[in-house]
Amino acid sequence: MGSSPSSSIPLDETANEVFKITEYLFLTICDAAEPWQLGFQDAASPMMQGIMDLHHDIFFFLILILVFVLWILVGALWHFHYKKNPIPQRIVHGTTIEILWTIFPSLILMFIAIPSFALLYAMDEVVVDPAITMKAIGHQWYWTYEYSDYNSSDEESLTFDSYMIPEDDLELGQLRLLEVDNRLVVPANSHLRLLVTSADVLHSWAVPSLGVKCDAVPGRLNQISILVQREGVYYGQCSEICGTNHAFMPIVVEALSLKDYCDWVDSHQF
Ligand SMILES: [Cu+2]
Repeated sequence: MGSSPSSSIPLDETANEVFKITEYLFLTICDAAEPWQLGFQDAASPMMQGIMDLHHDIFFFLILILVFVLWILVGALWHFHYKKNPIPQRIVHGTTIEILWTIFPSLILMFIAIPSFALLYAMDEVVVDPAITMKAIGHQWYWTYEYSDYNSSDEESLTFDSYMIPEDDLELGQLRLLEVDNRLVVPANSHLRLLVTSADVLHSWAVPSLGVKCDAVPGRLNQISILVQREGVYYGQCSEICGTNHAFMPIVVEALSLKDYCDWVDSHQF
């Protein structure tokens, strides 16, 4: 294929295209759900890592039980087929087997319960002295974020609304139904406290790769601790049905280095 002058693109336009593609590739490498995804998103917090580890632990037992039960079931169907075994068995009692099928499932349940409770309580653990405290307020149908640590007076605070970007306004590489106009910007590798509440009905603030899902209840403050272990952009959605536009109030967390975070705060102080 030769390039004729009529089909060649001007240089600045080519550069622009290359820039757009690079930007697209960069933007698509983020922590969001993928089409037809079956597994978890990559963990970005110790909490999510714990959830994934527990999931794998339980899956081990699940496969073991599944194979065993299938083996018994197929074996029973095979051996006790009416052609093979025309006279039905008259067994009504077997002490040994009854003791076995009580003790073994109890042991398995214990092996599942111990790591499960350990994780549950670890997730509930509150960091006593977090680096920053933020507030997420659910509205029909957007989120409001408040950084009250930087309040110098009642009138001045770092507060903003976070609305989904409508499909028509999306730029190349931005995620449909997931992108917002104002992201929740946080420092990476710092202990964060997030207070979650609602101004109207029940909402839920959830970001899968951070392992966080917290109900936003009107008249009540729920508290979660987050530690984002790497810089990046994390996508989540409202996870409690809250009305017509429930599907259109996504959550985007942007974790920056401490320096970039401080610059961001400086540039947003009113
Ligand atoms: Cu909702």
